[in-house]
Amino acid sequence: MAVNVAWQGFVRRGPRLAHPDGRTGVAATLPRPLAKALFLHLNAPMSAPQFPPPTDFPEYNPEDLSGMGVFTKRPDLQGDRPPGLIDLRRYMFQLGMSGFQTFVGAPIALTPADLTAAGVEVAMIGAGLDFSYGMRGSAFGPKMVRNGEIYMPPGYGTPHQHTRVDPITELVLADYGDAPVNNLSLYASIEPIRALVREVAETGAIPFIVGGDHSLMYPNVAAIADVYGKGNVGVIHFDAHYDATDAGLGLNLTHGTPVRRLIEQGHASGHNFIQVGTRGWAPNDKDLGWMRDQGFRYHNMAQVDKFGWDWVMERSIEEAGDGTEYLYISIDMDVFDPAYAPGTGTPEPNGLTPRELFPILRRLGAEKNVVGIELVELNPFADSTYATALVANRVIREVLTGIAMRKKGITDPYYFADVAIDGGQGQDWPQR
Ligand SMILES: [Mn+2]
Repeated sequence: MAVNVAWQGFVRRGPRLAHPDGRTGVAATLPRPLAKALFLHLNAPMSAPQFPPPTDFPEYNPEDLSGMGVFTKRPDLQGDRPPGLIDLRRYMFQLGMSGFQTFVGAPIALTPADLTAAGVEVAMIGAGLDFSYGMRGSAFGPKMVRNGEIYMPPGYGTPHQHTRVDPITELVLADYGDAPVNNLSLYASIEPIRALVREVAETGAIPFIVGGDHSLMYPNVAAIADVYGKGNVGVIHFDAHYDATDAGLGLNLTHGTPVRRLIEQGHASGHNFIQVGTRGWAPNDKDLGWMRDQGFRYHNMAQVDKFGWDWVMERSIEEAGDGTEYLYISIDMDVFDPAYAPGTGTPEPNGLTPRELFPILRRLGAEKNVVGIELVELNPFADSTYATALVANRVIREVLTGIAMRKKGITDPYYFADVAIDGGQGQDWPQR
């Protein structure tokens, strides 16, 4: 009865209530012994007794996933078809909203032989996985991005306005379809996703994974490390959240834990993990301590407030890939302020703007040896204004523009085409 009364009080008065002895939240509404029990329960080690194994389900065998078609490739995938890209356009000209929808209107590839035969440089992969956090919907992120392609299709002379570089014609791009996901099991999905990302990276193409929630960072980065070597790949991680906690509700892989698992298993090192844009109410002291012990370099919004975005950007670029030969870029859409990207599962106010993030994404592509990219946490069902789809599309194009600039030998920081800056009209601009 006492507990009931306490919980009713909590519901009625809300979680901001503070107990006179300093306790806040749920704990403040409970008698001290109960509050202590709750605290101990929430902080219990993961080795605490679990539910017994499901002995009432003898047909369930978590070791044998072979019968599941979601992970089995079609045996006739290549068939008699010569390897190479498949262009799905029937007509010479069609706008972005028509035809089969692919990432940036790219032709498709189904096998590694296709990628190799065409010399694909960036292969885009959808990964529709959204059950490592309570809010479902980001499984439809890849569809959102493909369908959000409203601009001109490839090959019609539409360069990035400020650099005059057209990544869609400059690079050999492919839509590699979607990663295999068992929508009833995150754990069962991890290794098959990792295998597909690895299969792309092994051809020398850059995998560009569109999610899906951020638990994907674990199989994605592990796959890149499989190919380029453990510890050889630095990660620059744009996110409102640090994603490096130890467990969520007793599970060691959620969209809040991939960073911890990657570092624990040696796929990446803390020193070469650069976080940009973090804010809000985490990490707790314990996790922050762990991050500092690992040598994390983090650039949160407090730094942006204190030192300004230009300093944070320069510093982050300098650190990205410092000491590693290769760089992986992880972009969580919630790094943007929700004003610009509301369509995400865990929005957090006071974020970065497109005007701040687009240049750094482009510069990383131009100045660094990028071997993998992910764009995650896009939720079309929370994107009532369509703004998130537009921003996501631009994120992809900015990174690709940077990679295309690098291919053309343009690596100057803050590069803009002369003609884009003053139009040759003779204005007296400041020297920068
Ligand atoms: Mn994240």
